[in-house]
Amino acid sequence: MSTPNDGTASTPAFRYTPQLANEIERSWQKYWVDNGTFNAPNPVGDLATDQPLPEDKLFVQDMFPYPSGAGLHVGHPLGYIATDVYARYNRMLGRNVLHTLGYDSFGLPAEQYAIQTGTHPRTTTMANIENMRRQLDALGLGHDRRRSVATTDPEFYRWTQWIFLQIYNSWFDGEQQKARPIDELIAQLEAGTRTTKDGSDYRELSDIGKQQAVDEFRLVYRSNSMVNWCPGLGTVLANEEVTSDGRSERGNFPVFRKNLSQWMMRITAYSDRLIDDLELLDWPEKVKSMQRNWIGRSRGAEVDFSALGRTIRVFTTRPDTLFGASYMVLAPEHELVDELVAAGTGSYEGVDKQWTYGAATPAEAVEAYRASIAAKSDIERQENKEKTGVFLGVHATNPVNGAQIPVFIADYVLTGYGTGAIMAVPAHDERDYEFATVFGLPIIEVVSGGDIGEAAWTGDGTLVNSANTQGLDINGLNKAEAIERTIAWLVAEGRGTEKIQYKLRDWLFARQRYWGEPFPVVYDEQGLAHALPDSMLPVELPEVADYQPVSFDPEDADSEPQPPLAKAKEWVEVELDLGDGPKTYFRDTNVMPQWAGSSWYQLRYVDPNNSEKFVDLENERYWTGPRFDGDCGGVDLYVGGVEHAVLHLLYARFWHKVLFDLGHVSSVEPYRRLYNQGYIQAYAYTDARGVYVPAEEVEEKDGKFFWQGEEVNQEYGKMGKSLKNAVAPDDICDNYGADTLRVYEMSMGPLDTSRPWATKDVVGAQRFLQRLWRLVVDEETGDVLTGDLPLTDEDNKQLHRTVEGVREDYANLRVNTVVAKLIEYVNYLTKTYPGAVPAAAVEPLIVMTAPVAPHIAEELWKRLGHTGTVTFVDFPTVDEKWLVDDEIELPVQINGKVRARVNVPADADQDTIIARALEEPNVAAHLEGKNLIKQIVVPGRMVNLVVK
Ligand code: ANZ
Repeated sequence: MSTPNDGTASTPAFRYTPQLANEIERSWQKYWVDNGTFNAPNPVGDLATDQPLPEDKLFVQDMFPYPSGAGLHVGHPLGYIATDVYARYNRMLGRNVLHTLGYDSFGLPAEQYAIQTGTHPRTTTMANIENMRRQLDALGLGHDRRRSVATTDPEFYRWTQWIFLQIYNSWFDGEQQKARPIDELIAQLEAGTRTTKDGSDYRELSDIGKQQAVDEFRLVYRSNSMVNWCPGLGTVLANEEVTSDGRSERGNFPVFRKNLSQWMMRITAYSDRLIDDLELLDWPEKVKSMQRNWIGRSRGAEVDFSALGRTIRVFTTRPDTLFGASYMVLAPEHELVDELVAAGTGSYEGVDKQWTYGAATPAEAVEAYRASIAAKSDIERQENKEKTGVFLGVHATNPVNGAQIPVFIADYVLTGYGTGAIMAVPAHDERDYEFATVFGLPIIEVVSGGDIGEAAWTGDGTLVNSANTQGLDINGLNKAEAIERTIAWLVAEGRGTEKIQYKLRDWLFARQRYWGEPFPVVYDEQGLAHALPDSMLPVELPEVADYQPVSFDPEDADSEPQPPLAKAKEWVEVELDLGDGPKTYFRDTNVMPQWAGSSWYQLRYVDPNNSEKFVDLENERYWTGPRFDGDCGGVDLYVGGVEHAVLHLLYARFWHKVLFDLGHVSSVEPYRRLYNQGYIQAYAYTDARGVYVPAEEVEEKDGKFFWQGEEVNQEYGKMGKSLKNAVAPDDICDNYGADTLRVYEMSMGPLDTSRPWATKDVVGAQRFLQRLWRLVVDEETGDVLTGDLPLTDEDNKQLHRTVEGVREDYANLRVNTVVAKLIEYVNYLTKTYPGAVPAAAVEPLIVMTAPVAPHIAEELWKRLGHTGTVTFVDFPTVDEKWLVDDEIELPVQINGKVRARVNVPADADQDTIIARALEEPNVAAHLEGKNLIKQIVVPGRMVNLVVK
């Protein structure tokens, strides 16, 4: 790559060339490290100092990276540079600023690599971290290095395990709406003031029974849950890893839906608080609404239908439509299905063929239907497609009117949501409408206002056909009134209750992998789980012979997962004394999901070396505690991609709330303010086979693109190694300098929008910095050019206007417009002062530039005769007096048409303004030979003349 200014012989000796930029950058980066410039002091502990702590502080954080082997491309640091700029700006306002960066270093890629090559994931991970650190350091990010963490460090994950135990040893008190220590629950159970979940008396249970009863309350529990089990790979897969025909994306093996006992976290207990506390957060509205939808709180009713002496309970958000229910559907996995089929006639005699799934009896149809959907994920089951289902040969009674309606199973009804059974109202629900159309079921209108000839009417309207002889008449009511009235009737009759339902599911918290946090839990010989005491933490990952989970015959659906840790036999079986003498225990062979470390890492930044606590409360309160009454506290600014809107940010909020309830933190929320940055995108090119070709080798001719003579196809989107369009920050730093890269990335556009990378435009940023350099340094001699000259009024106006705008822009993360304003001011000074420039005009400029281009700013600051770093120099302030415009421009209208514009002093009186207007040649021309009959001055707006 060549640059227009690469320091050849003709280049002046003291020009700001890439070589000089690199020298300056390396020397200041060393200075910062040697002087601990960005080390932020804590109130207490090893990072405390004897200096008084600034009251005013700021905690800025980036979503930390996974240390990938591919290293960084120029898109990655966009957010990191932005937060660095913001942090640096705030230091200049006198704030104590905490900014660091850690690594989210557990995860699958290092493990996959280990499986292929036998290299320990730790080796790969450490090497990748090393490489990323080097790349990031070259950008001049002002991080407190002492606070950097890696989630894979046993000293870090010891506390992840500790937090797991805090959650494990808690239960959620529904009345107080908060987590409480499990011991307080046990005390209540023992006193008889509370019964077990199934209503029995705890005191009468056996020891094992007692433990099981307590386990059912814990915020971490074991539960049978449906998973995608892939025997061929020996692992459970996420829905996203399963193809639409029910096979593993990797390896193309069959995947089976299987019930497995797994660790779960009871995040659903916090559903209301997670929704309600969104109000406290300064987050993008889009992210808040994504969280609301994800939690999916809906108000409705549970209604009891009956069939063959059994109660089928449904959940509905539309109890007002009960009279329109023309059939019922159970999830194929519903526990009543087999019972109902067995109790029914067992025959399909006289039943419409469409309803029988081609089977001879309901029992056979159910079996065949279940087999056909076994491999489908919930998402696929809810997809829009032709509805399928099977009639159970059974009818149910509608509780409002006694109607006998057929009962089906169908995959569009999910197990695990609501009650797993629905009443179907085809006239007013889309999915039911489609199903009823396929199966020829009645469509009964009960809400008027729509045309149900083509589709369901889901809007509001007046209720019709909705009255019974037992005192329920909702005809003529609107939806809300009808819901209210129906629920009251159901409750009075004992046929239903009001119900708030959530979409949020508990968090499946176990993975059958190697490279994750081991669980701090062991099992005794009876298989009962025991939490380890804090003194046994961390439970470190053992060495294993290979990292592959035990795999099975790909078709063997009955096999059970055996994670790689199961191979570490000596680690698994241990003798421990858990308070009742040494016994043999077995360790859990699962590991935690990758979300674990990121659910609390910000708290470790606050107190990274504390060996007594995960974070000292005093340090936590200083950095993230509430600042005023009703403030939720948390990190002041969290910057990252919108792709983490739900999972990561929901898990982090959940853990934080548990820690808050237990008194370990003073803040209610982890992240007070969230900002989603856009992405740097790039062009990518594919050849005729659709294979990516190196983007930097592609040439453009007449709007077409060619690679090695062959025409290629241009696409626009992500930047990445696999797309062969990644640009490494290292190259840009080498060829232009880190400050140039920073200025370029910051000036590409507003931070929250995506922007295309264009290496050819980088030079624009470089030229700006060269002009800045030339204001201070004589390129030929290296002498400092500034002088002790007074500022003119115009200089003051330009300066203060710039300061005002730049302050506001920095404060609002609008660094692109900061750069625009700095460029304008540099251009003004360059034009105004061909020779020596007043130091008083340049010094504030250097300070204002420092957050975006810190190395050159440090260097120029030094050359202007200052010692030490510019990091903590006060940011220039605005003198209002220079902001008022002392001249204003007014349009002059004659009979309603603008004929001229005049500049007058802002405080000029009417006569002066009229006199100035009449002097204008074009005005005089239009007045010639006419009578001026009216002259009006609208202050600050215009001059109006009327002539005849
Ligand atoms: C009757 C009805 C009539 C319904 C109507 C809707 C409209 P949200 O808002 O998402 O909570 N439903 C209930 N449980 C279900 C399950 N396990 N699988 C699939 N669908 C289920 O949706 C609640 C509605 O989704 C419920 O209200 C039920 O259909 C359906 F005009 O009941 B409704």
